[in-house]
Amino acid sequence: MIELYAWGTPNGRKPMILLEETGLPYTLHQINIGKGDQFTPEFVKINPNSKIPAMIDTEGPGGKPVRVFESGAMLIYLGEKTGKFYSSEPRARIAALEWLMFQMGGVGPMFGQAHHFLRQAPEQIPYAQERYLKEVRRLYGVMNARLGEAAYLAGDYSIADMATYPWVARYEWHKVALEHFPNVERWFKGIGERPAVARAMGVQFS
Ligand SMILES: N[C@@H](CCC(=O)N[C@@H](CS)C(=O)NCC(=O)O)C(=O)O
Repeated sequence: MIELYAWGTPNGRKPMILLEETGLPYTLHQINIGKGDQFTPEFVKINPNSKIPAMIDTEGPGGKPVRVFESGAMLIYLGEKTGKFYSSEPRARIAALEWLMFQMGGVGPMFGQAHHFLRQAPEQIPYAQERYLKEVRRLYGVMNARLGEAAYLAGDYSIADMATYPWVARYEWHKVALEHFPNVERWFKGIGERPAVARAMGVQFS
């Protein structure tokens, strides 16, 4: 059984999408990051970095429990465990890792900073807003070019798409008109029509 600790943010939805896609049973523990649940001693044992998502697989390697934090590590772990959406074929695996790391090091942090300076910062700082919006648009350009040559980021539908989709789902937050990136728009609509994705994105947090 997978014990998943998450909240309804893009990073939190990533493992939910994979779990729904694979059908692996899981229990969702809501960690309300607005109330500071991520700083409790119990949660810090699961993620020493005090961020969601994190998980415990009660049947980890050797049949013993293992904790996994960092959403990218969780997707890789679950992809390897299930043998789904993370190919063992070397070239396909490299592509999945490339686009997963592109999300982890680019899309997530840059979109997140754009959201912060546009929506949460106590003062409006045009320099910071424009810096991150420019990077967001550049990253959309990279994705649009890639999705012009492949159906999905890594070729086939994979953990790289699952990591990226919940961030693109906040396109209005970072002021992107998807019609300006038609390949991303096609990809986004197609993934959104997958029942597993709709289930994961529809989970309510309270
Ligand atoms: N690199 C981490 C980032 C996780 C992350 O930033 N999580 C946010 C929510 S999306 C969080 O827990 N924020 C609470 C906080 O910073 O106190 C991952 O991908 O797992």
